[in-house]
Amino acid sequence: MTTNKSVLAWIDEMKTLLSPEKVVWIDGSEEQLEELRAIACSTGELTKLNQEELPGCYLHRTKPNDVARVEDRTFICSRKEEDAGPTNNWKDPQETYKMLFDIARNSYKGRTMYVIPYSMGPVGSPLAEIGFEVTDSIYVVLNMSIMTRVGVKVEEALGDSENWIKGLHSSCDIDPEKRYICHFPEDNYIISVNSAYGGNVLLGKKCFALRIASYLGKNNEWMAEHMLILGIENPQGEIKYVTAAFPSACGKTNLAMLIPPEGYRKNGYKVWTVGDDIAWMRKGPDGRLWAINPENGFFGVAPGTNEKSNPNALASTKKGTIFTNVALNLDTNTVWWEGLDKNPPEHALNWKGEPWNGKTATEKGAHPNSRFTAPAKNCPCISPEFDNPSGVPISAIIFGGRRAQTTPLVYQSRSWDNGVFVGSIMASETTAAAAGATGVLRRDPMAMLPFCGYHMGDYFGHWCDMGKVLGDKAPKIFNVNWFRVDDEGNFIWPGFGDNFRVLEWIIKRCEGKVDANETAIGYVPYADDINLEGLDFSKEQLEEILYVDNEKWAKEAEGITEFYKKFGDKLPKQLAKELDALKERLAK
Ligand code: GTP
Ligand code: SPV
Ligand code: MN
Repeated sequence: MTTNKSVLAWIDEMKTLLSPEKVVWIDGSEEQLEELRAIACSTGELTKLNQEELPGCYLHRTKPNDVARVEDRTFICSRKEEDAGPTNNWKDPQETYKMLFDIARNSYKGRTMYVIPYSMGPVGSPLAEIGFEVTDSIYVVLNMSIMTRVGVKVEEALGDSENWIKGLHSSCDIDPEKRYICHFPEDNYIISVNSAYGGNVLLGKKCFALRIASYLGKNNEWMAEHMLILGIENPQGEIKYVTAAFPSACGKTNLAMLIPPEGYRKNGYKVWTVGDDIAWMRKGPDGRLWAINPENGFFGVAPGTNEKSNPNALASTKKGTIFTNVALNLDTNTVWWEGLDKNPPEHALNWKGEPWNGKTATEKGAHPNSRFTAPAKNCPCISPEFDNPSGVPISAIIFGGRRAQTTPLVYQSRSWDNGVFVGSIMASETTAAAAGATGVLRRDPMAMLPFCGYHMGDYFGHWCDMGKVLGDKAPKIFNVNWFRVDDEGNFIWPGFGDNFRVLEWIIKRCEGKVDANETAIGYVPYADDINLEGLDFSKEQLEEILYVDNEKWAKEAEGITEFYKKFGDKLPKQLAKELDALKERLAK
């Protein structure tokens, strides 16, 4: 337990508010975690899985009304409404504290209050930040212990500093009508009530590492982004790092752990995973942009993960992993989800815990947003730089989303500001990662629509400013789309490991080693410059998904104009200019 006065004072406040029966400080030891796992198994909160096949692995089921982030119940409680901006829900901070404290008051009665000291980023790294989360859920403690660095070492790193983030989580009654995920960026405070699922309650993740951190970053010349980080090693052993921002359930974990096609592997190419969801980036001493992954594990989408699509993710889940809302095979006491293999279990329980026969069922066994929480160190391709407190230098930033049409497989922006424009106009079809309809096309700038902790117009401005800070050392900016479909609705591009072919082109562009076709939207590859060796994919098909249809893009530009109106005079002039320039090029 810490002697930090500011922490102790807040914990006292929390005790008074929540009335727990007892308080347990999470120390980061395996013994303590093991005790908690045993308690959770005895109450049914966790199911211990087959320990021979899946050592240290457990299954958890959430309430069926609590299976994803809830964007309409997520609020930025800045003092001034306009500081939350047009894309966030806002509530008045004083009224909201009162409302939330009323909801949470005495809610730990007869329960234990767990205090989790955690570090986002390697403990003691100059790029890391510290938080304390109080929770009444062992599931949250165990997940946070995988996803972040926790315990005494974090308290030691903090010392008596007051520079830390408060996080109050209370499961309450998991009442969806009283569910609130609230952020107070000016107070470094997060409060989450009436949920026990993922991004709503693992407060280090989306709440802190993106919403609060994006605000901190804006004020301190750094960036908190919804981005994977990966290293590409060439046959000479040189490694180039890139980050990529795709919206939730649009392929970050898959790209981060990609295995290059056989031909590349034979030649000595390799991909190293630094992060699969969040990147914190700032200018390094050499003037380049450096990134760390603030997390320590993967909270990955289970469905679709298999030996072929993402063997590294699958391998990561073989020990010390918590599965949430997947199916349970009763014959083997192991887990199953759609897309794991073609052999669904006959004797099983579905994600709701109901008897389920995978051979005859019409309903899904696993929830579409079912997840695994796996330690990063399990990943066979985890980067040797994963724990490097300085992070890794970034050569390219990639944006991307699910676009059935219009957006080509890959293109490069014309400049930093044009790249910011490309990120700001991202649109993607919604997925099961958030409650609400799926498959609906929406603007999701930089994949940060649900995660930006302040006015999105100011956020665009911050991106433009970072370009000035980095100057000619700024990473090059690209956009990708793995999700173009044909007339029957099938994905045209094979994706997954074959996305390496696109990464190769991106790196070559960064090194100035390949020419490109200048289109109205940016630089697109010549079909001959994407290596299709070993792939059953024709040059004609490739040309189809590289094609930039100016008529479709003219429509797109109208949509962007409409979208940009939201930001009023907060829209950076650079971006308004970029839009005008795009329209001009399209009209030619
Ligand atoms: P979050 O954890 O929600 O932020 O998601 P993510 O961006 O990490 O997405 P993830 O890699 O888990 O992929 C989500 C879904 O997209 C899975 O069902 C994948 O099978 C699918 N997917 C990923 N990459 C590709 C690809 O290259 N092509 C196609 N067609 N599908 C893909
Ligand atoms: C996402 O939705 O982008 C996730 C999962 O990574 S969650 O932690 O629930 O936000
Ligand atoms: Mn995510």
